[in-house]
Amino acid sequence: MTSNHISKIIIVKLGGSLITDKTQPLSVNNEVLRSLSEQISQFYGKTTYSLIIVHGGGSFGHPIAEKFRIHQGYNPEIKDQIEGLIQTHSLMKKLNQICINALNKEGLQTYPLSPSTVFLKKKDDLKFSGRDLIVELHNHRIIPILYGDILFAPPGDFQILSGDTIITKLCQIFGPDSIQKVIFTTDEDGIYQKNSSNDDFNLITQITAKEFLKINFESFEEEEAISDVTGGMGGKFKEIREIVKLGIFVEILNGQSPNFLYQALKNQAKKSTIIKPT
Ligand code: IP8
Repeated sequence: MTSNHISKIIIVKLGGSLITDKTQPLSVNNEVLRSLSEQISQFYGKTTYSLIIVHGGGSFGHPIAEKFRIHQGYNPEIKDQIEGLIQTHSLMKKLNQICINALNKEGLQTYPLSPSTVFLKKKDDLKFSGRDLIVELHNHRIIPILYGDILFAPPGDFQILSGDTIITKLCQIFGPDSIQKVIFTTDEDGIYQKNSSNDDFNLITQITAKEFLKINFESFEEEEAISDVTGGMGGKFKEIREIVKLGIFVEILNGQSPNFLYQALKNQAKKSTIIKPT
């Protein structure tokens, strides 16, 4: 049975550093992925909200993209770069299938939207052609699942499209009337801010969008130790800024903890960073 009534959407990002081990190429954190899938399933069985799941690249997408410098765009001087481009996409599809299998095992019906076929960069504009498909999937209670991927930028160029940029675009397209909240699961408890009096880092538990937008996160851009072609934490903060500017509620939490995602889905998080629209 389908209906044309669209229920509000929660977007869940499964962090690449969380579901894979970034220190080991092509390795999956199976137990974390299983637990996240179970928590989503537990919630989804009892809610009328729709979901969109987006996952990152972790040890599947990032090392290969870095090796062939895909994020720097087309460069005929890089040997076999086109082969590297296709390999990057294939490895992301492989990780996507692993996520789909984990979610299906918990009884969820998911459907992949291959981002490199529904996103295109034209001049400086990111175009997305999958809106109607997402609405239709939601009508059938199927969960659309997207992932960081390669991005074609015709004529002649390409780059990497991060899962976080996908989320920003989805938020812009669906808007705050349709998006209930965005939850980022990561391998950190949330966002830490330096305490100016003693140089300690304290977890921000709740902050308004207005206050969040005043924080200077520039320093995070240089701090990423392990290969990340989409800017690591700095890149993530840039996207979160865009999302909260739209008036959408954002929550960042540690997906390694057994219940945190389930609690956040129910608006009952015990430990996280919540950025509230003002
Ligand atoms: O981990 C990156 O997605 P992210 C995807 O969400 C690739 O930034 C292909 C490296």
